[in-house]
Amino acid sequence: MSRLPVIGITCYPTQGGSGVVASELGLSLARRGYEVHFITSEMPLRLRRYEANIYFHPVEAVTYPVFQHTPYTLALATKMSEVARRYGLDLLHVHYAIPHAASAYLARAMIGPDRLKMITTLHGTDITLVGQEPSYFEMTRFLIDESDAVTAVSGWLRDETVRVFGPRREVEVIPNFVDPERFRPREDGPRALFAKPDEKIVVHASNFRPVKNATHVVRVFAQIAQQVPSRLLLVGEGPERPLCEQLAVELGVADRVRSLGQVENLEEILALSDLCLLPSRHESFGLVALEAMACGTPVVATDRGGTSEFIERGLTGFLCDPDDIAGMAAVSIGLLLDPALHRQIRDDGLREAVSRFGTPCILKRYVDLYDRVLA
Ligand code: GMT
Repeated sequence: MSRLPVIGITCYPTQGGSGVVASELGLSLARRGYEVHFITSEMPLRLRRYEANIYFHPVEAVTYPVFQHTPYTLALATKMSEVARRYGLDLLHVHYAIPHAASAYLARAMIGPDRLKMITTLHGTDITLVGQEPSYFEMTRFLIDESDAVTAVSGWLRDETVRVFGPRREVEVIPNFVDPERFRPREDGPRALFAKPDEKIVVHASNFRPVKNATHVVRVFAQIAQQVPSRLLLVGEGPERPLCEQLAVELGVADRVRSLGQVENLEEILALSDLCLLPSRHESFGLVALEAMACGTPVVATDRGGTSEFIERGLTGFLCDPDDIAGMAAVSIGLLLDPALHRQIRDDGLREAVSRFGTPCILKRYVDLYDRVLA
């Protein structure tokens, strides 16, 4: 193809790693001259400022009294095909299999499989939880096989996909990435808003779904606070956030815990923190841990899933059994009370995040994949 391909991207627009990865990918492609069309239910959080080459097409899922449930998947497929026809899309890149890959499959059938290709990126619970529900299992496997290419954000997720679904289609690993210009150490952050000079700041950012084990963050923090003057910042919204606040009251640390809700400047919050906790039941990747490392903030994360593919235990961060509250607290306290260790983990983690997972190296892999699919 002599011109740059025109790309359609679909993702969940709310806070959550898959939407973040899709948005950052679209932004990076647009900055390199690609025309990128986001086809989503609302404007993704990280796109809410004008950028050249980015177009947004909201999906309007009209309801009708006879429908028991609004057929969003069909409205999305219709919008995908409409945008593909009007703007000459070459490929649809969908993030999170269910239901986005089903819509892309329909749109490709409407436009013609020789004129529109589809790539599905698997992110995590689309394979480990949702896709394994009997209601979605066969469909997930079918869509993996029918995609023109499939990627997974870690080797662990690729292996899980192969183990659970046994797909015919090869699943290629393209790991998540971080924009080192945005996620970087900052000396000028508003740290004083959250802590006194002698206090440490611990941060947790997630969508507070049960898989994130966010209540464990509060339990670990309660033990840290007994030995280290510190504050806990909770970033994001989700079902277990109220539970965390309640638990903080029960454990006597409510006055040290602050919920910030959904923030647009996550990079500043991560950069002003001394430690990032991510004790999830499992993480296919754990993007926020990589973002924290790029900000120079050491991470104590779950050892279940793909985190070991970018965190080297004891060298660039710490990996723990997510149910070992005492173990996570001990590692965190050791890190917060030992400036030399903190500095070493911070520097090595930062170097690893930027050199191996910075946008330029990973973006190239997506661009190569697009070229292969369209060849
Ligand atoms: O699978 C999910 O939980 C949804 C998804 C999201 O939208 O937050 O998170 C997954 O995708 C992220 C981006 O690739 C990964 O960093 C997360 O590890 C992954 N979540 C899980 O595996 C639980």
